[in-house]
Amino acid sequence: MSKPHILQMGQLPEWDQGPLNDAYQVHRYFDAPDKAAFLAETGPQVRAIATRGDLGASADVIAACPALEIIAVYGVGYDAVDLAACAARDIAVTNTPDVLTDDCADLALGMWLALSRGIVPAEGWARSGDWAAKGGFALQHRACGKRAGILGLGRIGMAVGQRLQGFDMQIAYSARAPKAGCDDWRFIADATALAEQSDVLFVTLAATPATRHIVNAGVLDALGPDGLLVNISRAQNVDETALLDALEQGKLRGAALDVFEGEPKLNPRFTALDNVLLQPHHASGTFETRRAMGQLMRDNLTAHFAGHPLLTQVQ
Ligand code: 8YV
Repeated sequence: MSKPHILQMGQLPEWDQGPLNDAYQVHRYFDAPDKAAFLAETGPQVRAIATRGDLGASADVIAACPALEIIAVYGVGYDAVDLAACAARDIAVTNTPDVLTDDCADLALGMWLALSRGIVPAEGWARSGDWAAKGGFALQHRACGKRAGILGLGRIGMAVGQRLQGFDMQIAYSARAPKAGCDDWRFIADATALAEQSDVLFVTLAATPATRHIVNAGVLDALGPDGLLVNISRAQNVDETALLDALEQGKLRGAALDVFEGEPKLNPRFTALDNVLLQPHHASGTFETRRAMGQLMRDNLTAHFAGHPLLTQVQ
């Protein structure tokens, strides 16, 4: 029996590429020099798309695949998949939740601590010889025991909060509605009001059209000149121009960011700042988590083509 044809949107680790190649006729979109011509040639045969959270699948790509049945996302965020185009043709969409929650929450905490205590510049101070030549590193700011706001209390936001409890933080959160099981945490529906009550604001909510720029100039102003922002969600959730303005003008003490508009290229205004911690969208980037993400993505594809229920379907 011939292998189902799938369109692969981006590079995947070898431990996933091998099994995909064994099970499917894989068409590597990301390798095609002329992507329009490639889609015109291969699209009619494609029954599934394997993509990544950062790449998704546009309406144009979906339209070029008239036989498309499923889009399997390697990642928890599926905001880059055109969900309306999928719904119109009853194309299933799956993602890889849960398996990456802990590593994403761990990185968020690490980014916060590194930003608050100046761990990255302090490493340079020790390594460069400045410590010996110029004396002790500049005093930083205590991280623990302060007020933490969590914008979005999904799986990752909840895991961030559970970790923050170990740092004696006063925790507040914003979500569509109060969440069961976190009665010790204060529910504040409005992002600006949450920022006003926070020394550090963690942005952990899923990106949707409704959340675009939810962290705007008003939220940043409410967080204030002693405030810190940590974003491990999606760049679109933050008004990047307003953030850069606040950082440059001293209206925000610092920001730790794992996601950027136009990534992997960064706005050069970021690299000119010393009050930012820049990370290359690697919150899920551990061997353990990426192996689990790949397995779950492939398990969804396997289930689909076997006619079995999908494991983690989002629509
Ligand atoms: C990406 C992510 O999938 O889970 C997500 O939504 O943003 C990441 O894990 C990453 O681009 C994997 O390559």
